Amino acid sequence: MRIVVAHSEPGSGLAWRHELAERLPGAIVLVDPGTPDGHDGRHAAPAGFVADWAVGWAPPADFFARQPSLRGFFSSGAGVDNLLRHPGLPAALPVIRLEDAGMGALMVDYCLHELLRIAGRFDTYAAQQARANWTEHAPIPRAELPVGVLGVGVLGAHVARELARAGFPVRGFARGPRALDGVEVLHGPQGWHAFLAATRVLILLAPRTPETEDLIDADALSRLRPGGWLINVARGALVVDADLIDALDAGRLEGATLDVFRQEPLPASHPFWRHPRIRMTPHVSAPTQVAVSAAQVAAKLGAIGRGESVGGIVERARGY
Ligand code: OXD
Repeated sequence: MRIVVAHSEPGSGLAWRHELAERLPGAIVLVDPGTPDGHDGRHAAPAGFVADWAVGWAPPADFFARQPSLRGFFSSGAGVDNLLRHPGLPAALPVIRLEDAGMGALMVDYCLHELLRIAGRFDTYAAQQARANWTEHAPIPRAELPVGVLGVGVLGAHVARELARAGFPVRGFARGPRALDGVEVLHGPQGWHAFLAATRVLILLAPRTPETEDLIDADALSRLRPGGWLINVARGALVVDADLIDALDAGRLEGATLDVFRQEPLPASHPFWRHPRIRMTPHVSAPTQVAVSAAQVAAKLGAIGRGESVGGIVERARGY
């Protein structure tokens, strides 16, 4: 088996190559020469290396033209929106995304951290500290912080379940009917309004698709419970930036925690950077865990080799 790794992030290509080669001793695993790690003498794919499988993130523009015999592309992330917009991606090429692979636990930590900050009023204390102001406030009981998780795929379902286990009232929203242990999942246009109306902290964990782009606009934000908060750990394009700022400025929303943005890195001139009610992190809520992820990819390749079906195959028409 021949595998080519095409990763846009320096260091990641070689890390993936190493982890895959360890787990697939019979395979030839090389790094695409058009990527930042593709100049390593020992591990770069020579011109004309034709692979059966590719693994990576944001492959170069000419990558698919150079790899005409691929049987599938394994995304080294959970989201495949960028890959699906790659102009060279062959229409019939199977795309397989990561399924949790250690990201779920990190996502839970990130969201729980933010919820506990909100409940404990830590932003108020940070503002008070700047003024040497000693004033106590009662914490917000968890029962008064109903959480709505938009998107209950592998990661969203995990986050929803764990937050419910931590004592927050949690509802999920999905495209269609979905059963989730201990978490009510709403769906459809009527479910959408009911979901928003029941939610105080809205957590975005849905993929970016034509259906979810700009979904969180002025109307959606105005339907949340008073004292609402938005946590976006999915994709920046789900939120209308100007509507979010308006909702915060008008006090219709208490605050927002943003890990993802329409443009990354976010330009220094963007108003999010300086907004007093926005807390930001640079797309770090759940970085890919290379060893766990490579083990998952290797296990799936093994299953495919035995003629078994695997999870995580992207439905191209649906967008995830
Ligand atoms: C991912 C991401 O999709 O890091 O995995 O955003």
